[in-house]
Amino acid sequence: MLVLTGAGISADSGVPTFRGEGGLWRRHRPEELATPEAFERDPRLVWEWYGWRRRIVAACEPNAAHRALAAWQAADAGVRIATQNVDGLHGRAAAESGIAAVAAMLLELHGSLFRIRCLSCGRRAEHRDPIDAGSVSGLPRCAGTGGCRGPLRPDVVWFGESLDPEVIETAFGWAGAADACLVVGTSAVVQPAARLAEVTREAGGAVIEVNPDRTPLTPLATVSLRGGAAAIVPRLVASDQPSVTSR
Ligand code: BJW
Ligand code: ZN
Repeated sequence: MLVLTGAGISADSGVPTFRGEGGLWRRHRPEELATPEAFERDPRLVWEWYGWRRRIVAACEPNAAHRALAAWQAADAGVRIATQNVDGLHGRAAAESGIAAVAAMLLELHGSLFRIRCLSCGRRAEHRDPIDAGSVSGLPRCAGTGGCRGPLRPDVVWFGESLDPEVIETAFGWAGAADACLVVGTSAVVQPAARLAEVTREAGGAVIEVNPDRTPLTPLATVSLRGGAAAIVPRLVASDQPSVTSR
């Protein structure tokens, strides 16, 4: 089972989605914020946006959908998650479920809000400190042991950037081998992530969609379940694994 998730799975935790009502991009166009060119043009604005999102996510908790999926993974090693989300909520739910080797079962296709990458030396690291985006001089720089003082950027995948080749290759492997792809809370407009469900379908697997609205994947879906993830996913998981109870 491959579970492909998007911003909608975290909506019930209070994390804003990107598109649609109340979406993160209603006030800014994506190319103003989520591109390397935007960062080059105005790193302060981009960091301000990421700092704001980090504060929101840090105050949120995994919801019943994240927890049910983590419990399912703890009970069945054949359940893999590929998430487009950068909020870390799947990882937190997995940790709560006591899953040790989470990296082998969870791929963060678009990176993480809480990791940084140095533009000069390429160093990647966890980074949870508050962001001072009041001025360019206050923006985070490569520090710590061996830090080169180069400018840091969020370790996320922006438009026009390639996903980590190892990550996307693994995800396509999972998609091709899956009996089913459970697609939860994504508008399925961003490639190559949306293509994962098509790969499962082309290989003869089922596609099950959980979303309050239709998406471009709806015509392909074997089953579409209309509603919120936190309400539907725990019931779906419980029907496959009666022993898995969600909190
Ligand atoms: C609920 C709910 C509830 C609400 N319960 N559900 C064709 C082929 C290949 C590539 C392209 C192509 N055409 C164009 C491209 C390029 C581009 C792309 O896909 N553009 C499209 C928009 C057209 N792709 C790329 O650039 C990618 N790179 C790439 O392809 O590299 C090769 C290349 C290089 C050079 C040139 C061309 C190609 C990279 C894409 C990276 C996307 N990055 C972002 C930002 C990440 C960092 C950050 O978070 O700040 O990732 S964009 C943004 O969209 C974010 C998300 O992960 C991603 C997907 O959004 P998602 O999760 O679907 O959220 P929403 O808001 O759109 O939808 C929420 C859904 O939830 C809705 O359906 C609601 O109904 C639902 N919902 N409440 C369940 N309670
Ligand atoms: Zn550096």
